[in-house]
Order: sequence, then C-alpha cells, then structure tokens
Amino acid sequence: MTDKPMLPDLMRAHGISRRGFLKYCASLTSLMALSPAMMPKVAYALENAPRPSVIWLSFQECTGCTESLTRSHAPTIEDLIFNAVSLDYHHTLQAASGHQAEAARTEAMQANYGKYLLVVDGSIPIGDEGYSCIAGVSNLQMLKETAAGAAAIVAVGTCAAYGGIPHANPNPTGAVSVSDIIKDKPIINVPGCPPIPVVMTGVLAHFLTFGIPELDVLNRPKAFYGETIHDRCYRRPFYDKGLFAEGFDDEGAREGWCLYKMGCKGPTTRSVCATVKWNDGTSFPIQSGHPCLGCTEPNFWDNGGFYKPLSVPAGDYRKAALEAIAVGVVAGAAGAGLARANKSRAAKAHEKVDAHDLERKS
Ligand code: FSX
Repeated sequence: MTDKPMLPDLMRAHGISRRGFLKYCASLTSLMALSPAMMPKVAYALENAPRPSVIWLSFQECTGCTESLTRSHAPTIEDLIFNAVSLDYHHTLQAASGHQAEAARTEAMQANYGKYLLVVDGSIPIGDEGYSCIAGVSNLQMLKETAAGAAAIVAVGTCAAYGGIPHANPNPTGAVSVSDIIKDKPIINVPGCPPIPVVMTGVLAHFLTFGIPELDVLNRPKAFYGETIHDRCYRRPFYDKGLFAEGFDDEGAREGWCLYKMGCKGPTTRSVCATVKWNDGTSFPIQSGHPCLGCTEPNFWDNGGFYKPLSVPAGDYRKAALEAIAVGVVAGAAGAGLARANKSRAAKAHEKVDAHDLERKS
C-alpha cells in the first residue's frame, strides 16, 4: 500500500477540480482554527507531503467509529485524504485476513519504524487480556508492540480516548483507554461515540500538514473541542429566555425550545456537533429533537442518566457551566414572561407564532 497515488491523482480520478480542492482547503483551514493566510500552506502540504504509513487497530468497540468514517458522503475530499495516507493495516477495511493481515502490520511497522501514525479505536481490556484478541494476540499486547514504533497515536472514539461504553460501570472487562497504557508517545484524543467524520479526517489532515495540533487538558484538539455544544447551539436563545421543552411531544418540543430540562448535556460537552454537524452538515442530535448525550466527555454513560437534567458540578468548567445555567435561567425568566405575553397576545389576535417570532418579539 505504500505506492498509493498522491492526492492530485486521486482528485483527478474522482473528477474533483482544483477549485473544489482549494475550497476544501479553505474550509479545513477555518475548521482547524488557522488564519486564512495559512490556506495556501495547507493546500501545498496536502498535495506534496509524503503520505505517512498509518496502522489502525480496532479493539473493544462497536465499529461505529469506522462506520462513521466510511459512511460519510462519498466520495468526498476527506475520504480521498484518508485514502491517500498509506493505510497499511485496518482489519475491518482490509481484504487480507489472518496471517496475511498480521504480516502486513509487521511489515509496515518494520519499514516505517519511528515514523508511522498509529490510530486506535476501542478500549483495551486488562481484567483478563483474553477478553479481546486479534489473530491470537491480546489487545494489550498488540497495542504495546505497535505503539513502540509509532511517531504518534490518535485515539479515535470515546472508547479509545477514555474507555467509553466498555468502561461503563461495572466495567466487566476492566476496559481502559489508550493513554492508560501508553505513557511515552504523543496521544491525540478524538472522542465521540462515534466522532464526526470530518473531525477525524481534519485531525489526520492537521497531522499531515502541521504535525500534532494544539491540545486541551484531555488531549483533544482545541480546534474541534474548544467550545461546548451549548456555546454554539441554535436553541441557545431559548435557554437564555428560560424556554424549555419538558417532553418529546409538548409545546416546547414542537416550538423547538431548549432541551436542557430533557437532560441535554450540551452545556458540559465540548464538540463541534452544533456547527459542523453530521451527514455532510445536515443535522445533529439536538436539531433532530433529542438532547445531547455528552459522548465526547469521559464517563458519559455513567454521568447520571441521559434524560436527567445536569445537576452535579464535576470539575471547573462544569461548575462554570452550571453557574452560567443558573444565571441564564434567572435572566431567562424575564424573557420567558415576555415571550409568553407575546404568545398570549398573538393567540388573542389569532396570529400564528413560531419560534423565530418569539425571538424577534421578545
Ligand atoms: Fe466506541 Fe468506536 Fe462508540 Fe462504537 O470504534 S466510541 S462504542 S461508536 O465504535 O469505539
């Protein structure tokens, strides 16, 4: 796989124009929170950077991360960039199996020792190594031996980043994250259950162009995890006005009000879901009427119930978010009263009022 064509060849083969490529580079530059002046550098690097060998290991997971990546709109330039890396081992996607597949991994490790990028999805069971094995090799052993020659590791998905669902109480397999095992390599966490495809390819593109991106305290790229979903949620004006849905079929749900009281974890969840969205920018959970589950955060499965409103502070930014919520609810009460008055006035006048009207009039 090391003789893979370069990106310009792939673009031509898929009928993507240079203009389309530059447009993609401009959006990628903005997504990576780089100055627009960096766009030509991004384009040059993506076209000319040597494609690093990538070894992708999947451990205890549901394959949602790979599904998310491969079910993105195809063929996109993100797909091409992903394909343009030399993906030397990915046991879900590769045609080879058994000894042949393991030989490809060993060969790629030897040929690119110290230089390859290791991508891991899934958690690692340490309760008993035998709980999860590939070709007779335990996940723990395979991670250790493959990480030894890696330049860096990308932990894709919440399972690899923090342990995820396998780690949820009572954690029967003793599931842990990549960073619980590997201590001597740079690790980029790309959480999400699963992560947004463009975030995964964006992190790979950043690694190809400028190396390891700037990370937060949980080793997540700040460009993609710098803000909470709440910060950029289109329902935020309703939260600020104290307008909340309290059921899936009540007036608030129909009017598109804030889902905080339905248990939405947006105020404590860092991700670009509200801006980048899913399915080629079509929608995201809150837009489809469901509260955010908080899947980019550690222990999201055990954080008090998906449909219970946030209540217990846990850590500084959560405390800050809760204080903001308290302020928002109090401040929003006045707005809510005004909105209700608007609505009641409108009802008396037999006018139809929608969410935009409420926002405009209050
Ligand atoms: Fe975990 Fe990914 Fe959730 Fe599933 O590989 S982050 S269970 S979407 O598949 O690891």
